[in-house]
Amino acid sequence: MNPLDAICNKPRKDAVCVSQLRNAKKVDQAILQERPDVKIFLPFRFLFYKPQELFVPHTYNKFLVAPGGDHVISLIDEISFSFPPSPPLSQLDELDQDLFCNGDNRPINCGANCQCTHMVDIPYNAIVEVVLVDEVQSPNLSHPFHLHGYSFNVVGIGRSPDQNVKKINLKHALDLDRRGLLHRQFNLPPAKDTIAVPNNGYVIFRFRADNPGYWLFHCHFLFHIVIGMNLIMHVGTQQDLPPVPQGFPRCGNHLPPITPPHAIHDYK
Ligand SMILES: [Cu+2]
Repeated sequence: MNPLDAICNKPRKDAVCVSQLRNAKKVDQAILQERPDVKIFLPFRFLFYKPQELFVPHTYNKFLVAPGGDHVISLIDEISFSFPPSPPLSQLDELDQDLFCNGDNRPINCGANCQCTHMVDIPYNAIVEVVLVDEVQSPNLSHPFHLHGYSFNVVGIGRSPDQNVKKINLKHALDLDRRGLLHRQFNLPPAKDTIAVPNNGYVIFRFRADNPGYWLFHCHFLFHIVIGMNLIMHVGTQQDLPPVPQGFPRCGNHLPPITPPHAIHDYK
């Protein structure tokens, strides 16, 4: 299952790709319409720090020392996810809206290591298509992406059909899609809640956003969660949610804010 080489667009005897499976159950026909209501391209990659960048005074950047010794964070759509201090589901009112961002609303002057609570808003009951694009491209590394709250139908998986393109990226995936070359198969696409994105490849899945809430979507490698390979799919509005039960547990920020340089007193 799920060969790492991601060669899924021609017959083979040694492996089965998820896209070659068929759903044993009926599939919601609306999911299979040509155009989804919402289409979200999500490229993901690593960002490499120079170690000295991690010792700039009054900063405290998260990072992972990868096996090769690189100091990295993860970006999805050029954003590294940071968790909010309280759950949006039960304490949204207390969260500063400036914590949240997405590809269309990046914080001003957010640098290469842009960090915020990455949240994508999805209308209730919309048919959503997600296109994951692997820009990491470490050999034999396939990121297993998992969505909470749903199962999704996998309609496409593979690598660029263009032999001249050595590495896939967002621009190329958009171009393939425009030219009708991002293949989708609508014959009983299998339902999954986790899918490994083939190295240097893409995955296309769809779901009906009929479960309102704030759902984490993330790579399932623990190290990658910690360094930001996540986002929140926010489905519907507060009106679509039941009230918070009385006495529901609460939490807040246990980290003091980082003191900005101008506020440091010089005690001579
Ligand atoms: Cu990952």
